[in-house]
Amino acid sequence: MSNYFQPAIETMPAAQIKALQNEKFRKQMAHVWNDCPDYRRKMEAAGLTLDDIQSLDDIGKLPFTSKDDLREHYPYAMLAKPLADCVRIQSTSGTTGKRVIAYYTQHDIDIWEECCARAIAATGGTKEDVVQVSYGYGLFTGGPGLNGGSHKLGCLTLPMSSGNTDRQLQFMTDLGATIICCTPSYAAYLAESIKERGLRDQIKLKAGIFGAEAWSEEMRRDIEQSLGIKAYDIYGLTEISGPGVSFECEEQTGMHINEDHFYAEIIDPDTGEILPEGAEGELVFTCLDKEAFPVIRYRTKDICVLTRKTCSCGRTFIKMVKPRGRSDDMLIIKGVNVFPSQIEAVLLEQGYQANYQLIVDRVNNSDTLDVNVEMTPEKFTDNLGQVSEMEKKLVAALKAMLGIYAKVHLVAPKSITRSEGKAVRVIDNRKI
Ligand code: DLL
Repeated sequence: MSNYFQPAIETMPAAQIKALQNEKFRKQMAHVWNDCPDYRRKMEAAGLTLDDIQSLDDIGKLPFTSKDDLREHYPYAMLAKPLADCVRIQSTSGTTGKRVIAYYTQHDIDIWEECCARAIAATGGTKEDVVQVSYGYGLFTGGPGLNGGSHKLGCLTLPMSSGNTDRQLQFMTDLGATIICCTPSYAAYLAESIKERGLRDQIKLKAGIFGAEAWSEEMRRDIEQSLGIKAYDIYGLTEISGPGVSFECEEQTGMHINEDHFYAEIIDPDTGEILPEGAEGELVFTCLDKEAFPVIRYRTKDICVLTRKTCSCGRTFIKMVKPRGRSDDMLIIKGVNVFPSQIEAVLLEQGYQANYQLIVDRVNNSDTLDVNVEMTPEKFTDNLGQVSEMEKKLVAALKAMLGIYAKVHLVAPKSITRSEGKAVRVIDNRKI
């Protein structure tokens, strides 16, 4: 049997979940209508009153919320509680524009941390575990979220934050960390550092909880093998709460969405139409019971699929498959849609590691894609003929996957900067 944090909720029959969601949704819409003037104005502009929204069957009538909506009303957009009732803010990084600030009441923090506790429990975590939290702490939600979840579960929590790899490895070995939480790219870097320092038999890790960025199944296998652990995916976003919006169980076939708190839809990103279960599209979330920042129909830009197939873990929450990437990460190269995660999958399949960089440019009105890939120490050679053969093999494999030509440059091991948080893999020099 699986290990749960809140079994009665996590295994609730689907019909009961639906009823619970409807009850919370009605209350939430009244709260938003009464306490969130920006969203009420949007509803009124769409010709809606509160009476038009009786249940989740009516959700399609409601306007979407986008990152731009939240940015436009910085810093208090969607704030639906007096500041005196809020106890925390977290914030997006603002790399693609103005920051979004998310507000939390104590109730909102509690439900968020419970979601993270469910995620840790789903890896087999109990109060006997030592959880090393190596996501960044501060405005980023990764560190605080998993930290809170680990406390709720009663684990010994190591609040490491990101970076300082020597110190990470010292605590990991000295205190016998059993569960590590960080981005998959940092996990790969930790694995590399453990191998170099010959520490593999001094680590006690059994599981890792990796998210905050898209990562491939091939990367999962690599990390699992090099660290000797089971690697679990976790998903979330600041606007909806942080990590733990969904999490993976031992089946590792997608992440269960915490449906008692978040209602998920998949829409056609071009038309906004709601798509049926199983169709690929943009993920949209509605917060069902958050008080301070109750975002309604938030367009995540994450492209994925929902499925309600029975899961062997016993959880009944709907699953989202690994997001392929964000619609705004998708590169359109010579008219072809390319997700960096597809390139990563090819590189790992061919025996390389996830140390790569994609450089996109436009030369004489034609798009170019250059892929810099590190040779692994095992593959490293200074025989130019061999390097050229290896590059040709990768060019062919990428062509087969993407349908376009990418120029491959094999570079020396360790020459691509490692990431301690979310990896930046794409440099798009096109000025369009
Ligand atoms: O990345 C929250 C988080 C922290 C999730 C730690 C998991 C672990 P933001 O910085 O607001 O929040 O970024 C949210 O990151 O819309 C996705 O595009 C991406 N993302 C998050 N988790 C995953 C994942 C945190 N498991 C954005 N797979 C989201 C793919 C992910 N993409």
